[in-house]
Amino acid sequence: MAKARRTNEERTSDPAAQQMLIRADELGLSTAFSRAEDMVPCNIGAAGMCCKICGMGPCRLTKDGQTGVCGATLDTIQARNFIRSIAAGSAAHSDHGRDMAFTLKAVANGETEGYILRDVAKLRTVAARYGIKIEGRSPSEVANDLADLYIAQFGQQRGKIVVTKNAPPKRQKIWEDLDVVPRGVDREVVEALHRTHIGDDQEPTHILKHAIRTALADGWGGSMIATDVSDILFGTPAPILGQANLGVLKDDMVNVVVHGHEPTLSQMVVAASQDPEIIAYAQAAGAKGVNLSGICCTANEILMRQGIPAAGNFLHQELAILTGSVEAMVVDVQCIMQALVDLASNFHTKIITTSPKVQIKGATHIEFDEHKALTIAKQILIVAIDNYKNRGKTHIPQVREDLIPGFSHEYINYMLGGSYRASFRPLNDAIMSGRIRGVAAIVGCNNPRSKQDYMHTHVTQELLKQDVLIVETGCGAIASAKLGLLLGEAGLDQVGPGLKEVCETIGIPPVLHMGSCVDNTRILTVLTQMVEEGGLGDDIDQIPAVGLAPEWMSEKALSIGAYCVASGAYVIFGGSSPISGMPDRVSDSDIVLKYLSEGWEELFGGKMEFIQDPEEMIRKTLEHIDKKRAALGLPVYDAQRFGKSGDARMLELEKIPAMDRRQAVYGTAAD
Ligand code: BF8
Repeated sequence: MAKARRTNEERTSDPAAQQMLIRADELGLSTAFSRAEDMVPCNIGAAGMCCKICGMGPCRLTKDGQTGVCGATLDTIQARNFIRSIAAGSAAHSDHGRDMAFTLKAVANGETEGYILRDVAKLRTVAARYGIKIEGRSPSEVANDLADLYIAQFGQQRGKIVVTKNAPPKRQKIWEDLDVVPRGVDREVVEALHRTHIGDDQEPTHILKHAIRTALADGWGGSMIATDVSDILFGTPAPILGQANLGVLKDDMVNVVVHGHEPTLSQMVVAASQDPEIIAYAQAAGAKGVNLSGICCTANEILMRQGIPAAGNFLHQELAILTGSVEAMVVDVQCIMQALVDLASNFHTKIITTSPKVQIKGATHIEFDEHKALTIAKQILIVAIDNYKNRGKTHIPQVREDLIPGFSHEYINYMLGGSYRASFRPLNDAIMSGRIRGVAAIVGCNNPRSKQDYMHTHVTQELLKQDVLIVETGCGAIASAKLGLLLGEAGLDQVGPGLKEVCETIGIPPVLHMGSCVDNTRILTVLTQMVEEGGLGDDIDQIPAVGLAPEWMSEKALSIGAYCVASGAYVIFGGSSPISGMPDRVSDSDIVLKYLSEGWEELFGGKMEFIQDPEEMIRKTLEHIDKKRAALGLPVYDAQRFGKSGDARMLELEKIPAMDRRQAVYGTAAD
């Protein structure tokens, strides 16, 4: 019997998305939501039990004790499939970092158009950290040297990726002792592919050791480089007002949606959209101007720096086109569905590919080149404006929400103490006292196999009630934004009493938007700075913190998870596990699955688990946080202990006549 199709309310918790799915049904068009139902996942492949790395297969291991033609066991095949995913994820993030480093080099040498070194203070701080001389030198000279150093990290053959020195000393020692320090980004990715070629590394735990090294080359390598260079070129984020959801599209303007990951092009499109000539050109075409918005991590990059609205997260890319209001969707790399071109053919929308690495059959290709960045960005906008006249009837859901993104680790440090007393001390103290029970980083994708945004926002809301401070990146951050959780006053009535006091005192939302997926490295930096501040142990694995990717789907997410484990974090993935055996076969013989949890925890103090039930995710998160609190000798979390100060208490006290207040506060009468 055919499986019943989900209702739109079961497919997504976002009302704007629900409206657009009704529209898709009216038009008879497919989306990832409907295709996920039509395409039943292969449970052999899903569990990593299919080996297709040579021409003797593919071998599908479905029976106990079965091996591939070459004799490969299930554990070896699962470990090989897993490391190949991590290598792809690490490559994607790191290649983004490489391009950023090349752009930095070109900007330093005056070879680009439109870019400047926007955050010279960060340039100097970062360069000094790596021993680059900064005194008496121009920003361009320093940037040139930093770019050379960064570029060298990709092709380096021996030694250590220099970025790893940002980790706590004890963590670096663990990596050295276990021989997993990445030598060069490219080398680790290449070696992952070599080791998994037919007839190479066949000891699962040995393969998984290199998976850690490959992932570290991402988190403490390519991704960290990407984040730092983005800040230097485009500015270190600080809180700014933005908006999210499809309601940011405008009926009376030329809508251009930038989608993908690298900020180099999108930042120039932002600049070009504000150019008076472009605005005049749009007005001559009958529009009020150009309305720019973002999807996926490109959205996060321009949202947290310029407040450019986010049209949505991963599963919104098709929905934006279904509004009929998008003149051009401009894409670069990663997370771009091939289905966009076919879907767009039902509307006037042009899909414009821009990366030399990414073309899609049927799309318009306008190749980006940083040496003529502004010119190309304007050229793209002119194509979009010229397309405005072809627009038909629009269906833009009037659903949007305000948000405050932009909590870089630099800003968090500043907000906790101001310019003169910037410090992580107040955050550490709040955790040590129990006002904040712990920290959860909720990150990662949407996955159409689960209800869009629900896992993210449900886990987020429940942990907030338990006084857990939340930091978010990627599509998870946009999910919370759409629900209004990224506002200063956001849901403070649903936040635990201690966390509420902290949020009110500092004036922050209970959920901090820290950027795109490469910016998960900002979370590593925050954790490192919390260690340095003292009181929460001398390494990341001692901090009461958990990482969660409730709706993961990309290989990048697996790489992020692995480098967080190697850094000492407990990481919980929702949805399906890429390395579990058949559900009825999970047992002690599931060596790989057990190794990622128990084996890695023994080595790194962090572990990776795949948990489908959100309530179980919440339970395990709190259990881990409380276990870490106990290990540090911190007071047992007590929900009743705090919450007697803050804005609500002030309002209560205001109602009490002044002469009676002392009695109310201190229990003693006024003199
Ligand atoms: O890098 S969260 S769906 S957009 S992979 Fe992709 Fe996942 Fe979104 Fe950003 Ni990250």
